[in-house]
Amino acid sequence: MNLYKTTSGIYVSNNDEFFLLEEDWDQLVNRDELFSYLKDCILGKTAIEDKSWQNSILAPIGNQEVWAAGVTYLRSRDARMEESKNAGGADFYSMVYNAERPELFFKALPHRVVGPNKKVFIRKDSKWNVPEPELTLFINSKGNIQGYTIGNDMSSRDIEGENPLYLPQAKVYNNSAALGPSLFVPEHPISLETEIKIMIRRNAATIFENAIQLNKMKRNFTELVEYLFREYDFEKGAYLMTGTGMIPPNDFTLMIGDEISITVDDIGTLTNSVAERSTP
Ligand code: DO4
Ligand code: MG
Repeated sequence: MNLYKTTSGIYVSNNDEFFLLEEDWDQLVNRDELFSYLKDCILGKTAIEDKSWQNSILAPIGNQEVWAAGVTYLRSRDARMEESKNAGGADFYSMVYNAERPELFFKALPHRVVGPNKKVFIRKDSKWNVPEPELTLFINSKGNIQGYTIGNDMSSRDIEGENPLYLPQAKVYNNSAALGPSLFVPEHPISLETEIKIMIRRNAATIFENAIQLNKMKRNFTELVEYLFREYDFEKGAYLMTGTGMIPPNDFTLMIGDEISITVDDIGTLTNSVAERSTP
């Protein structure tokens, strides 16, 4: 089942049928056994024929913080080692890839997250920017993974490469986090054979395309969640981006107007165009 947050309410889809739910987002997503709860909710309900709500889909988020895991795929380790080698940071990335404790960092407050078809930003003080397509977990307040969405962890590679301590500036700025289009709530955990795909278009031409299966990740979701919840409460639940396995080649940087599309079959496609912050 998929949950969609829209300007006209919350919709749930099941086998190509859509139902409107009269619920508060934070309460809904924190229900115990969310899949079964949703199934009961739509039992005997009439499906909605009008599909106009599909034009106003928002990020699937209420009051959840967004966190991210890093260096969970070999490609991410290698790219970080390369970008930080002159700063002596390479060892840190190799060590965190192999360490028991994962890298977890804060990514965004909910009101800063952008949804589908909204603009993600690149920093004006960076010359090397990339999207990071990441399967993103929804974890309820009890620490149980209840759903999945697509995340884009926009990153400035030259800033994080200059010094690993600059990571928060490379990662956390206006419109640096995108989520959507749906929250996929399956009966069973997502298959690790699931692919995450990215396509970047510039002037109507595809300039980068890639795909990777979730089973290429070095860590498992449960261990990431266990560390995240160890000494931190999430009353409304949390989102956790699980790291990128795809990074464009070193001579690639995003430009204003580029269109980024990230697809996971069960979740949908998250498309955002690239812009920069206008000076206030
Ligand atoms: O350590 C730097 C960030 C890593 C990251 O965001 C990723 O691997 O996805
Ligand atoms: Mg990332």
